[in-house]
Amino acid sequence: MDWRASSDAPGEGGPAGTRGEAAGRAGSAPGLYVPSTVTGAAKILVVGPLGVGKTTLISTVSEIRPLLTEAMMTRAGARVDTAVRPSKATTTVSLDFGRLTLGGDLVLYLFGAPGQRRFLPVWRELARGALGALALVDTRHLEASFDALGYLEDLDMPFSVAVNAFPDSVRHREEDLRAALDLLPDTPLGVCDARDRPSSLRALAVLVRHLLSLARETR
Ligand SMILES: Nc1nc2c(ncn2[C@@H]2O[C@H](COP(=O)(O)OP(=O)(O)O)[C@@H](O)[C@H]2O)c(=O)[nH]1
Ligand SMILES: [Mg+2]
Repeated sequence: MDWRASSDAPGEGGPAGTRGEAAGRAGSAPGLYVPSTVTGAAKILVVGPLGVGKTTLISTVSEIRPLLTEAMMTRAGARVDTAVRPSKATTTVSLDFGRLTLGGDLVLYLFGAPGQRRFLPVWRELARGALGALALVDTRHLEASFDALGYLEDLDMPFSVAVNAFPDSVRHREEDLRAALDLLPDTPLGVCDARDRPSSLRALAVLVRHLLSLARETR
């Protein structure tokens, strides 16, 4: 078949773009498209109580514009949720989503789970297919993290813990923190600043290394 015979002017009436052009666009817009070097993908949860920095961390690291579902806190929600965070005016109403390529070959799809206990059913759905979780902890309100860590254990989901450091955060010795959070000896524990990209990337890299070493053990 002579394709050109169907149109008087070459190119007129044809498709808007070719695969070659799309590939070119992918090359010229780093960040928007998944890099062609990527060979694996992993769904990762970012969990923790309200105000611990989940939305901040996902926004900090995501190479696409993150999907955020921040909404003004309702009066009913504020009464329940801001006992710990009186200054928090907005809250995540369903989930946050971001994407990050690590080491050029692994793409992480990051899902931030709402921290409030009443969202546990949402959590269970969100956890399907996730390889692991980064649990954020605020040492000013350690007990607020217990629920999230407990859910992860119930779901048998491997995780690492990152203390998101705030200016007035209490500094604990690692063994005290491990004991207070009841962590297994091989669960990674570190400190990050969710507003700082290199610091947040390191926290996610630690989690990925942990997941890889667990995968090697079970092989
Ligand atoms: N000082 C400081 N503030 C932070 C940090 N991470 C988050 N915040 C602030 O804490 C508030 C709550 O963070 P957010 O990401 O919304 O918490 P989420 O409820 O876990 O999603 C926001 O106003 C952030 O700007 C941090 O590492 N240091
Ligand atoms: Mg949030």
